[in-house]
Amino acid sequence: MSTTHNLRVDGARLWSTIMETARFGATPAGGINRLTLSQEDGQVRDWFRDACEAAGLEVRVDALGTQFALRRGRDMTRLPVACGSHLDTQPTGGKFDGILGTLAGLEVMRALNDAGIETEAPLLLVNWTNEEGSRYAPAMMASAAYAGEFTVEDIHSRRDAAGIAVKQALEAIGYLGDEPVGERRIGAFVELHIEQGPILEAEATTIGVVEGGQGIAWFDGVVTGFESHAGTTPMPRRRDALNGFAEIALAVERIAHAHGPTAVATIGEAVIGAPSRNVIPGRIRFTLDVRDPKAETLDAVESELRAELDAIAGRRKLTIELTRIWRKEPVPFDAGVVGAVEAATRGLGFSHRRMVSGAGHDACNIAALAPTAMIFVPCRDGISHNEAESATQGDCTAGADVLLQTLLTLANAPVRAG
Ligand code: HGY
Ligand code: MN
Ligand code: MN
Repeated sequence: MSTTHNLRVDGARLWSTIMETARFGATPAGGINRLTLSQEDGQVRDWFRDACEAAGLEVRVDALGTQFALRRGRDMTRLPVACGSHLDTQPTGGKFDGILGTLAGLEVMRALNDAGIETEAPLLLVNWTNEEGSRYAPAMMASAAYAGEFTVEDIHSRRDAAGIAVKQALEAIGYLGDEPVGERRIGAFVELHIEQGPILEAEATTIGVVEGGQGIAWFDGVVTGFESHAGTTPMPRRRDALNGFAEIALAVERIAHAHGPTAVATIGEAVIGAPSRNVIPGRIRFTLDVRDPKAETLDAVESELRAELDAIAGRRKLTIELTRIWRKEPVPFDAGVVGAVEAATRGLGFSHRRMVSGAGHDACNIAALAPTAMIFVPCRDGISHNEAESATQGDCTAGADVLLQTLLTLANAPVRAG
């Protein structure tokens, strides 16, 4: 497949938007702390809205704050071909996770405007609310609701650690939109993202043609023992929640290794209830994130872990609760859109390889509604969810050019009968 004319994005302009928006939530270490629906998220949303409107896009906001920016096409009866990602970050986030895909979509619109190109089908650029799932669970929250996995009422009522509900947070930054969630239909979705892993860089490969996303299971855990005096309680009489938790953490690690190399498991949060240096911890709350490309491995990890928790609880006279709060099944992307990404990459002459995403993405939810695929570019040392996250202007530009060509292919494809 040849590329459409020799149309290319303006890599320097894309890079400058990434660096310009990094100021919203900038951290001293060079990262971004821009939790969903925070004041900083509100600021970058305003910037994004103004930039989209300046590019002639029609911007709307739905009841979960997701921003939709429409570029009209010659045939407005066709469903729009969508792109985009997210602008919220982890507390120790970087400049590229989600941001590259969202701002590359803006750059595509700008490049088409500069070239005076109108596509047959309209194009749609999306900034999905709360992809990260750090402040409010689950991750990829708004795209999951858009795909019908949660009701808007359920999501609106979810509260963060400070007890602030999603609806309150949306109102506080002026992004409680009036568009019903999921009402707007799309014809296809293509998401550009940094790989967030080491494979592309290790293989000196520019583009990942992503065939799907692995499965994810999230759990909340509570270990309950018995607070008592650090000085007067003999060791054999203790019901120490922290030491019980320590065994849990090592069991999680051991079970994940046993199902390696694909399975991964992470305890990202662990909080002692009412900590005090001279009180034996009586209660620990923790979170657990388990992932694998196969659903049956997620099942096996969960059942083996539950057996271990029973044994630890019995040995240490603790109670241990593990509640699964979210599960995303492994998802295959659409062969046709994957093929379009691969053909665009070939047409541009970039090195590439097929792969499955280790991270969750909004594309993993949208795949249930419309033909979907992803494009990966390398990030330095595979680092992400870390302030040191880094990518090159060349790779970001290459990814944006693959996105541009893929969107042109999909938006100008003849309408399939039926
Ligand atoms: O957790 C994830 O995979 C995504 O970065 N939210
Ligand atoms: Mn992301
Ligand atoms: Mn992320």
